[in-house]
Amino acid sequence: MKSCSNGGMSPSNSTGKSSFSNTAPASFQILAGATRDTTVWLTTHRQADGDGLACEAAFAAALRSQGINFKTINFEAPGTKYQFLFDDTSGQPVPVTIFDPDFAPKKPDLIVVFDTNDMRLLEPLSSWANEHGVPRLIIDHHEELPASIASSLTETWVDKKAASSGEVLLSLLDQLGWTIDSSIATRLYASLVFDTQNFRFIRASANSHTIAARLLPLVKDPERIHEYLLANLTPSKLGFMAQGLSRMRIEAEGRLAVVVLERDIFHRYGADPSDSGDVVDMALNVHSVKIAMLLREEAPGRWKVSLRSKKGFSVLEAAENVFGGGHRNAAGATVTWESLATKTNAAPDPSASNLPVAIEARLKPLLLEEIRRNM
Ligand SMILES: [Mn+2]
Repeated sequence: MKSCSNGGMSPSNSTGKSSFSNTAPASFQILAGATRDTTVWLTTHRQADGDGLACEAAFAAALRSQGINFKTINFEAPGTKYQFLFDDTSGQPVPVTIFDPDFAPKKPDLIVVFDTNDMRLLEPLSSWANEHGVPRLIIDHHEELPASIASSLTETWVDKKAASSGEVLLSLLDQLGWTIDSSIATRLYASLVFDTQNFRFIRASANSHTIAARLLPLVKDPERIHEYLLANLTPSKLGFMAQGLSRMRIEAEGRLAVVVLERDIFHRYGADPSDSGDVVDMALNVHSVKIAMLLREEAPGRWKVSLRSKKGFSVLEAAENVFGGGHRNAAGATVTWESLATKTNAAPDPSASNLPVAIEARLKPLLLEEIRRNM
């Protein structure tokens, strides 16, 4: 169900068809009424993935076609496998700027946020936008975190049933009446390919395929998109995956997979943090495994938890237990000793000698309970 909410107020749902509520939201007015003086920033969550990045590049192309100024603002350079989205492989190149508040950037009229509603994943940009009174439009398909969108400056255009943010963005472009050209279609198609993992995770809906069929005639070299996003192994990455897989523990009668990866292993193989996603995804290719948990060291004392599950098993609640979020079948969190201790009724296990052990001790019972309940 698509809905557009005016920050803080409950979303107004329409049935089946996407539309904004009667009182047209400010962000929509800014886009529909944009002039040559209008500037829009595009951003997505930290450690951006193929969905958020493809949406940025697609919307940048759309803004360009409308003669609207744009700036793509990220928190790190796009991962190697995503660079094709921004170069001339996919259309006219789209430059990416790394956000730096010290640079005192001229404030935009609107910031469009893709593929997350968790404003913590946009820091320090979200604080900067609050200070400068910049409105934000969230285009997303995740469960909404009430705390993160409760700002009068934030509006949402969300479809929680969509399999990718690209699908949600397309519905907004249609609403705006903007033409979808090859440069836009190629990137939207990439968003679908990435988030559905080649049309495997389609949420039991024909929508992703219907949209793909609409986009395909305009897509530049679709097979290369598959190659960039899904067939991008290098010998060293294969070495990294071999290491990751050799550390995988399969527990609970084959139903739970656990992998713990320290930082040095990424260094050794020159691996991207995002490469670890492939290790945890691989675990779910084991028939008996229902849930996979990956713990990845981001920095000393800070670990990223990635949880994946098969249909019928939810990992969202476990992620929320450590202040994360996501979907039922893919969720995550960034965990420190402090965040682990914040839940008063569930202090870290004092016998845990290190953080990953403590995180595992917190999450494993929740995941095993979820498996038991749904077997
Ligand atoms: Mn997504």
